[in-house]
Amino acid sequence: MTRALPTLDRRDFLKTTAMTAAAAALVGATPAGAQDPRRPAGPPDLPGVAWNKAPCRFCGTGCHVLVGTKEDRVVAIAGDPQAEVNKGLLCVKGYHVGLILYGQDRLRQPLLRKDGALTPISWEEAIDTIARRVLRAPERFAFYGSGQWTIPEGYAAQKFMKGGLSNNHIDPNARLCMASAVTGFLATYGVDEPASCYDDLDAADVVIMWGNNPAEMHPVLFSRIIDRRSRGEKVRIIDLTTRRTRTSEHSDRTLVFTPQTDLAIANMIARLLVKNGTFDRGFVEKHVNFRAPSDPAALTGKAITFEEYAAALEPYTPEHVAALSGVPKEHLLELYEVFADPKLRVVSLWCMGMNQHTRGTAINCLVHGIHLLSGHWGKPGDGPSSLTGQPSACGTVREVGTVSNGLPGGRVVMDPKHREQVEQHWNVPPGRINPKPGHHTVAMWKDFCSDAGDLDTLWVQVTNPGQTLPNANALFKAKAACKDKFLIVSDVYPTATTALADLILPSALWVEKNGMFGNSERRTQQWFKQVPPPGEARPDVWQTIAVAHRLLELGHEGMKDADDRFLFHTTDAKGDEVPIWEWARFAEVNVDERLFEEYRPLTFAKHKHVAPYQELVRARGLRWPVVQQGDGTYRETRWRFVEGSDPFVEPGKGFQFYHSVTKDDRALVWFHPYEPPPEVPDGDYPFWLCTGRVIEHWHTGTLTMRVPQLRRAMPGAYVELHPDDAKALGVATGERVVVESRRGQCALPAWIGGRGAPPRGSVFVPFFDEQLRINEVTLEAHDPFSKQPDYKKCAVRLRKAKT
Ligand SMILES: Nc1nc2c(c(=O)[nH]1)N[C@H]1C(S)=C(S)[C@@H](COP(=O)(O)OP(=O)(O)OC[C@H]3O[C@@H](n4cnc5c(=O)[nH]c(N)nc54)[C@H](O)[C@@H]3O)O[C@H]1N2
Ligand SMILES: Nc1nc2c(c(=O)[nH]1)N[C@H]1C(S)=C(S)[C@@H](COP(=O)(O)OP(=O)(O)OC[C@H]3O[C@@H](n4cnc5c(=O)[nH]c(N)nc54)[C@H](O)[C@@H]3O)O[C@H]1N2
Ligand code: SF4
Ligand SMILES: [Mo]
Repeated sequence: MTRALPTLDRRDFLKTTAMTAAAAALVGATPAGAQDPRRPAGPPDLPGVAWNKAPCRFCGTGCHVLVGTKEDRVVAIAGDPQAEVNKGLLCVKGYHVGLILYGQDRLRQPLLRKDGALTPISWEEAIDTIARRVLRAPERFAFYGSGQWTIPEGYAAQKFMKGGLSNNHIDPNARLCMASAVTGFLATYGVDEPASCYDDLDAADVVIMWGNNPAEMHPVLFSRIIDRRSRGEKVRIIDLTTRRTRTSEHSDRTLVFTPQTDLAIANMIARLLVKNGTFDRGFVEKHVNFRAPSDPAALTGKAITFEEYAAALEPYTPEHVAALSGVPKEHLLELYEVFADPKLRVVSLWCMGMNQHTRGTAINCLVHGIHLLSGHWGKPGDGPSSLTGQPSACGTVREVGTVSNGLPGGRVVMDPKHREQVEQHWNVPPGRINPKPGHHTVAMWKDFCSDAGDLDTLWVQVTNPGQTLPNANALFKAKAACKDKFLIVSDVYPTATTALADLILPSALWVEKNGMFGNSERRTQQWFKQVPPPGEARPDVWQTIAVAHRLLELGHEGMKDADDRFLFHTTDAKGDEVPIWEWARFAEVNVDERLFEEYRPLTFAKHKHVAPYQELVRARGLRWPVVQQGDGTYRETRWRFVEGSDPFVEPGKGFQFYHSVTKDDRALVWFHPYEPPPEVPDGDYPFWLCTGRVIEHWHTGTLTMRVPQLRRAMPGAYVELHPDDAKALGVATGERVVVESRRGQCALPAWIGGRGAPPRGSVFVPFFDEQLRINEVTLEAHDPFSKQPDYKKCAVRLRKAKT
């Protein structure tokens, strides 16, 4: 079957989306009066429509939308002019976000697999089934969560597992996404999360993309840069990439490099800064120590001198790096000169190109390093800025610590002090938190999908691993052949994951529940429920609390605190317990607010002070640390570790890395060598395969493929080929090509001269299409520190499909 490919006449999608009316009316209503879509005055005046704020459901940019509701339905969406992130603008997904609620096949009731067939059951039976399964062997149970969990959802799952079951087998899809950014921050600054913020994009002279495609993946942020040009400002964009993308179209210079050689390029820049004496000597002397990998390997590495650092960089000459990376030497030198010029303000942006990398921690460290070395750090428009993909990878996963070794507020299970602090805060007996890290994502699924593995029950919330795990035949589909494995899936639609589920729980989505997200620039956001969920769908947070309470009823001692009260004990204004585990009583208190206020003090240890819930109700998000002023008001922080902006920097210090690994307020500049990737094209598998995304679809397309406008704009996956490779294979656009690796294969229509342009010898496939699953081809090899797999490169062979 050949599917229609999207039309190519909209060269500048961003411009198109910006020109879309400020409100996308979902039921045929139109906004009242003409508006300048770039500067909307407020929500349109639609009869009978109530408007309320919410962050967009999709990407980590964290735009705010105004949600228009009427008769319990979302009927209109407008960009929120009060939101600092997007100032009223949205991208094409944001304008259509309301429609994700209304796919015809929403899950409406719990379904249990009985004799192979999914059979409707009551919530009572569903909750009881999970609790009994867990009770059988609590240590064989695992929770697989998400950077799309709301903060209270992640916090409840975290407390249930680590504070209730003494079980650390909880890990999120963010392991596939942000893990290398986290280890990069920890290794460099001793504490996770960006010091920078989006204001940098308004002030930078040069913006460098280190292998990300924000024109499609963070479109509103990218438009913030492009908009400056339309106002007559000069902003240079340099695009480092392994294939030309929509971002390249707006760039002054595109450097197409051989996959993985980004490390060599970064080392070349550092080498020239040192050799030419163009590094920032003052900054380095005051604020930096040098570091290199240790043996045995550890995230803290070993101390080296400046001279040792300089010597390690020596092999990375422009000639050598030009040959290795395939980038012309003069373009590499141009990039170096940007860092060598102290007058320029330089922002580096990155996302999955650097994180989904078997050397992900290393390349993250190197990019922080060249900013620190050159002194392009901590001034408005001047610094490294890691972009987050999911709407709450920061807020939920990184801050609440829902990873197999994490505890809330940047703590880890291995540290006895951290365990003690959290045990006291949760009022659970000493020793309740297990000191041994649980399984990270790849290990968790390997274990679950094999009869020999020690996990037998796995609960998935707000993620679709059946389509997004690498090497999916081994890490997901293998479950089908296992004997006693029980997969529980909370989702809103049928998916590749529910296809193998033993129990499916219908969930409330986005504004069908209260929620909180935390975006890429440390901004915590809050929203209220605005419409009821369909059928019997219920919020994930309720599901977790209900299972915890059922376990308590069945006698699991861990579900009690030290005073014999339920782990999620909640009281009303009179001090009487509210049985929030009973669905009919759940809404009597604001469970989100209770959980968030319980969690908030845990964020103080690493100076991540999130704002009080009620402050967040009033704001369009606030960037932490948010600290109370003398007059009682709360102030957010734009630049961390910078005097005048960060309230925790001591006066006179200028910059202070107060969680420094070396405990001397200094950041670490790392040397890491270039090393080739684990799988490279060879005689049998001669092509590179890169995978990624498109602007119209959100990940596995479960939400966006149900929005007719988005589905029509991009109806199916494809394989992007270089014209010469296509010619050699004898394929034309639309004809099917089998993309095959050592792990699996996928037949896709070819797209030649399409949206992106891969160089010869490489192909690109997006992963949104449920029918055409490229993750049966991708590789699970991962970074040794972050355990994040590399979806951006593996070796494949191609052949024309026999129709
Ligand atoms: N429309 C849309 N937007 C999204 C999402 C979505 O599904 N749809 N998802 C969100 C999420 S969770 C994420 S994580 C982000 C992802 O956002 P991005 O990282 O911007 O996008 P991807 O398509 O995953 O990655 C493509 C990039 O990987 C780079 N790359 C490939 N190999 C290498 C390499 O060896 N080194 C380096 N340095 N770069 C390399 C390529 O140059 C290319 O630019 O997008 C977020 N935004
Ligand atoms: N080949 C390839 N694979 C990749 C990547 C890549 O670049 N290439 N990128 C990786 C990255 S960076 C990421 S972030 C992951 C994303 O991978 P996933 O998280 O697996 O992808 P999503 O489609 O976002 O899955 C979210 C699921 O949650 C459901 N859902 C939405 N809202 C709710 C809710 O409120 N409650 C519940 N219970 N369910 C809900 C949706 O229907 C959907 O099925 O993919 C990874 N996989
Ligand atoms: S840029 Fe991201 S957060 Fe903003 S409207 Fe688009 S998808 Fe939503
Ligand atoms: Mo991601």
